[in-house]
Amino acid sequence: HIIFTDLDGTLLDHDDYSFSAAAPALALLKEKSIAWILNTSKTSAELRLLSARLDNPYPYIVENGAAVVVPAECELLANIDLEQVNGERHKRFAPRRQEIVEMLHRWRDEKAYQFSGFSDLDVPALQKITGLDSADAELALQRDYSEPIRWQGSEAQWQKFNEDLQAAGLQALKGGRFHHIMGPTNKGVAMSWLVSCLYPAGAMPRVIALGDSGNDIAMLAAADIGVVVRSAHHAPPEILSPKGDIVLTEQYGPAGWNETLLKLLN
Ligand code: 2M8
Ligand code: MG
Ligand code: MG
Repeated sequence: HIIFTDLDGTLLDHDDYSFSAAAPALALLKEKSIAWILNTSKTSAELRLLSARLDNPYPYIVENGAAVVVPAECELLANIDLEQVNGERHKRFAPRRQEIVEMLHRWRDEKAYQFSGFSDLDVPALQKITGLDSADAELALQRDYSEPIRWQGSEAQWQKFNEDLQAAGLQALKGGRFHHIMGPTNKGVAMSWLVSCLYPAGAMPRVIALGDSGNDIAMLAAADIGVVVRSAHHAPPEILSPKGDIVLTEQYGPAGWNETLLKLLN
């Protein structure tokens, strides 16, 4: 097996970002030496810290599939040519955030779209919306490939905005709290690339993916087992035409993550 997992609302509690309810399944992964890959909307700055907190030694996928990041101390994918970014190695699937933010701000001026994005927020403002502590909020603002926004305009304007995004080769992916404006990639694209790099064609492991929101759909659909983690905040996303099986957890967030992985791996 190999595991791909979302963080917020999945392995981390939506409200307090704790993962204590997942401790038994995390211990089982370690005991069985099963690789588990973090696949999240979060930034590489956030993941550097979080993968250490979670004691996860593997590469991670950041900003909704925008890049696979191999940290300096990780020896995997050594034979693959990757971009050097801030001392890490990135396989990039999306344009840089700077280009996206410039376009969004131009549209907002010209078309009177109403939204606010991370580029409009300082650390205290982001803390207020997310409940992150100030150090973590600062890392969430250090984005390379995507701009999370909250839409404040009408439904009709939202439709027009999405047409503009599409014409520009961009998209809006729904996370737990924000719409993430980003290039034409997703968590499933990055997951499939990483699996194909790690294993030869004849030796593919069974892929288990876990997630709770719209931005997880492509990853859940591309897995052999897609685990939809129940959320207390929104309805489970619908997974149309999955490659494998889809299961829905009984419990919410990290407790559901724990319950289902213990069942699948024992
Ligand atoms: C954002 O991501 C979440 C994930 O679902 C969301 O859309 O609600 C990201 O910007 C991430 O970097 C940040 O840590 C998180 C905090 O809630 O929000
Ligand atoms: Mg989530
Ligand atoms: Mg996420």
